[in-house]
Amino acid sequence: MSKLVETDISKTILKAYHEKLLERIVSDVLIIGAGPSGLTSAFYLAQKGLKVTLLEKRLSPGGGIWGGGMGMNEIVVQNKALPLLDKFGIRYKPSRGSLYTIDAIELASGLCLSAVQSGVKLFNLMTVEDVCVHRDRVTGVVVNRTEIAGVLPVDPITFAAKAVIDATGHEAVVVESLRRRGLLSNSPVAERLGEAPMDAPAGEEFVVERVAEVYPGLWVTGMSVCATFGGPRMGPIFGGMLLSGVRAAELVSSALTGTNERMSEVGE
Ligand code: 48F
Repeated sequence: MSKLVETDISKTILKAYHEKLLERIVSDVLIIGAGPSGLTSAFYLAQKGLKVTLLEKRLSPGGGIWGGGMGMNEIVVQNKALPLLDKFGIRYKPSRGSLYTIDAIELASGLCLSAVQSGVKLFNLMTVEDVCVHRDRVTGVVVNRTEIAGVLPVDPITFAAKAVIDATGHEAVVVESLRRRGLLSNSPVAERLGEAPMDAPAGEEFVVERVAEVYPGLWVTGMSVCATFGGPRMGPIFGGMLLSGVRAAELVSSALTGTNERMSEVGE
């Protein structure tokens, strides 16, 4: 058996990581934020054969899933989301009326595993701090290491893609980086609307129906939709987040491939 050399371990990590990083500096689709909506979009777009890269500022992907409602790690979805959960192989239990529960750990880890196994490359500890705009189109994002961004005066690097999806949740970070420059001034979202008060049924519809391209090359999904367009918050129900991710994948896929097809049985 060959001797274990510590520096070989370091070299192995450096080589594997930098090969992965170099290969993903340019992608078809960049998704910012690995919460339920971003992970779902990533999975569906990768299944269409697109090169999808997901950037997440935290150590662990999964966004708000892990904590459920008020730290109680059971996730609630409505029956509309069940076909999607079946596609991911995630188990659920019937509860009151049309509601079902899922173990939060199974949902977060199941979405992550499916996304990565479908070809998505997920980079954690990456904070998107700005956007690239060329000739009035979003062409990528400006990224720093989470532990550097906003803390040390170190220049970031850039990732490019044909399409960028803002899935950063309540903050809508990428949309905000355009708005604060006045680049959305000719659009209905020129003012920061922010989320409207809680209305779960209305919010769950809004977050799917209002998925859109907010600026050439930039789409929004998940809570970023509500933050961008002033939609109601819905609290700890997650069906809409998953369905919003599918809707974003449908719109981006049809923009990039010219095909216009439903990606799941969702909502039928
Ligand atoms: O917040 P998050 O889970 O967004 P979502 O997919 O789902 C919302 C629900 O979790 C919940 C809800 C359900 O009713 O309302 O809140 O819309 O995931 C957003 C992810 O984006 C990451 C963040 O760490 C989280 O994992 N993120 C935020 N800002 C950045 C970022 C950034 N600047 N760069 C990279 N990742």
